[in-house]
Amino acid sequence: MEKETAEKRIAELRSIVERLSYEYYVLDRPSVDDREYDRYYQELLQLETQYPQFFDANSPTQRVGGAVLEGFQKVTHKRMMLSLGNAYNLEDLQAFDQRVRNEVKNPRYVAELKIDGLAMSILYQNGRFIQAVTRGDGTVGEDVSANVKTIKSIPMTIPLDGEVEIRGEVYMPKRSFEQLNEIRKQNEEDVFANPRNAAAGSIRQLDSAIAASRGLDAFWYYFVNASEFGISSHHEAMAKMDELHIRTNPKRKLCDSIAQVWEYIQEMSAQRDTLPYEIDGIVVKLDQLSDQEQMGYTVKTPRWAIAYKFPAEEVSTKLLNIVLSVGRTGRITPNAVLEPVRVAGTSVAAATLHNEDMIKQKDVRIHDTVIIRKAGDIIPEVVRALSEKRDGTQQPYRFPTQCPICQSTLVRFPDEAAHYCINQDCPARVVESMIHFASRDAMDIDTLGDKKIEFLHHQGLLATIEDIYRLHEHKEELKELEGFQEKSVEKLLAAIEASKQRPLEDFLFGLGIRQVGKKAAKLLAKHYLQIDALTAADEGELTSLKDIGEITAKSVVAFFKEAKNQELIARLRSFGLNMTSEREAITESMFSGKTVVLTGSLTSLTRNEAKAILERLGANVSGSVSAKTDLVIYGEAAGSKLTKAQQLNVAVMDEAAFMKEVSQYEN
Ligand code: 0OX
Repeated sequence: MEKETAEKRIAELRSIVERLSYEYYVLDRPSVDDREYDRYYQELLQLETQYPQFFDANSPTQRVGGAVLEGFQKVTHKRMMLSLGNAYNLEDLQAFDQRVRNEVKNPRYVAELKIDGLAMSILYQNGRFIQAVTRGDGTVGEDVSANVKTIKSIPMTIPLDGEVEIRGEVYMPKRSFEQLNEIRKQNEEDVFANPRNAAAGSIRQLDSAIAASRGLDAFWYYFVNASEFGISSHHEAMAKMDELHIRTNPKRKLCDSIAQVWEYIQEMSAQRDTLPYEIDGIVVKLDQLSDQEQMGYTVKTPRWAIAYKFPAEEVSTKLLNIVLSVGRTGRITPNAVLEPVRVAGTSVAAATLHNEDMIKQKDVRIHDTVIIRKAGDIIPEVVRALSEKRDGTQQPYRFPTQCPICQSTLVRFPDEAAHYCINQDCPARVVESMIHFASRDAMDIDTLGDKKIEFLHHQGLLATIEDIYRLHEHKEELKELEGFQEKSVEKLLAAIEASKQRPLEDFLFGLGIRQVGKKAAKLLAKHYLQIDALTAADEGELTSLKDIGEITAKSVVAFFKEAKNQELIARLRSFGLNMTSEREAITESMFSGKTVVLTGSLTSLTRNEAKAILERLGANVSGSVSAKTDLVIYGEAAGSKLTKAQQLNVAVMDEAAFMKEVSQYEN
């Protein structure tokens, strides 16, 4: 075939395959059978292989995935991706309507399904798909284009020039979810709790071939810059998206009143279980774009839209027993043991009862019939007991006075609802501490999960955290244990060895110091860089760090003062644990190589922190303004330095602009 003919044919085939995909994946109305589709696809694949000069990343053949990434690039959203305010009943919706009516005459609304997936933004430039970015924290998301591209209903080209930003929800259809979990069960892998988690896990795959195999799909519900294309309402924007072959959900309704919205909500609630995808509510949007603009935004949410959330599904079951679990800090949680029932898609056999007061307040008794639901559709909880179903055998619950594991007397501190086991050597606490230490966010010893730790503890091989690093001395013994083959023992020991290199922040978090979560651990590690500097710090010094409060500081000092903890750290050090952190690497930025002066008082950071950030971004931070200064960053009540900068014609930047600039580099 002539080169020109091939090029033409490739273009033709691409457009045929895209059209057929549209018919199949969006319209659900294919005009040809699978074999015919496959013939076009194979012909295209063959020509593209033969003429690699016509490669196009947007070709339908590029949707199978395969590229394996190291990580996801951070992307700052041009316009923030806000979340929605919630409404839980008609009253909340009427209040929303009132807020709207205070500012807009005769509002019209579009009511649509609230798809339970992951919010996503996709960008097209001059008709070509450019990128897909997750919501992230609303300001900065991650570029997951490689995975999103594998969703066949998403067009790689659209017949519209200029820049087009569309937002929607990537989700996992119920069927894909069930199939996926079935396979995972067979492979003895953990199953996903719900389609949304499964979708999130799939979108976060670094290997796009895996994402491609997960059967994801997407609905799109917001044409961000519609007004640039002469569109004046949300319903028109949705029609335009249909025209562009961008998949929208057809079950939307234009309403003239909240009463009509409420009718739609009733209809959709009734249909909910028959839909092939999960929804968790109804989104109500003001239709006219000019009205939307009039209503504007709060810090976190648009004032022109609201999400009605379906009430959590409630079911009744028998409460068989109440058992106590002991956390790492000794905190006791009472749990209801239930006769298993299905709630919101999964079987539930246990629910938290939180604490003694909660049990008293709800008067929950063993052998009661209880109503349960999942809080936030995830954590099962007991809503109430059905006292009318009692048969006289149920007695008010008396909270135990002893730890169920070590039998020491439980303590309830004044002003606290929880009981504690204060025996530091309580085996339950020790096991929980080890589980935490080895967990992913801490030392990340991935082959040492909770079950294995419990088992090895039981076998007498793990009594304390230090024992993890002594396991290699018991190699032969390990190999004899049930479920431990030679290979898995080698793997486990290698993972333990590798964990010695984890940076200080992970180690600190792993120690489980009260009040020191991931964020505080990182902050402390990045400030002190090595553990000895941190253990030497006093309360005053710690509280001078931004984001370290008095309670945290006290807790840190108390932890390192305790002889037992000092010994633990000394021993772990003798095993070769790293316990140091590195200064953050310098990131290329607009400040790189520049001489920058800070002046005035900053409101969101301390001067030292601003300096540290600037240095990380490659700046040289200086104390005084001169002709050599490239930039002055000023806070409130900036004085002579700012004046001098202006006299010298040095560039200046206020705190807000500075924060905005650095936000794209923060992680
Ligand atoms: C959904 C959904 C989420 C976008 C613009 C302001 C509110 N989960 O189905 N968000 C929105 O709208 C956002 N609509 C939806 N249908």
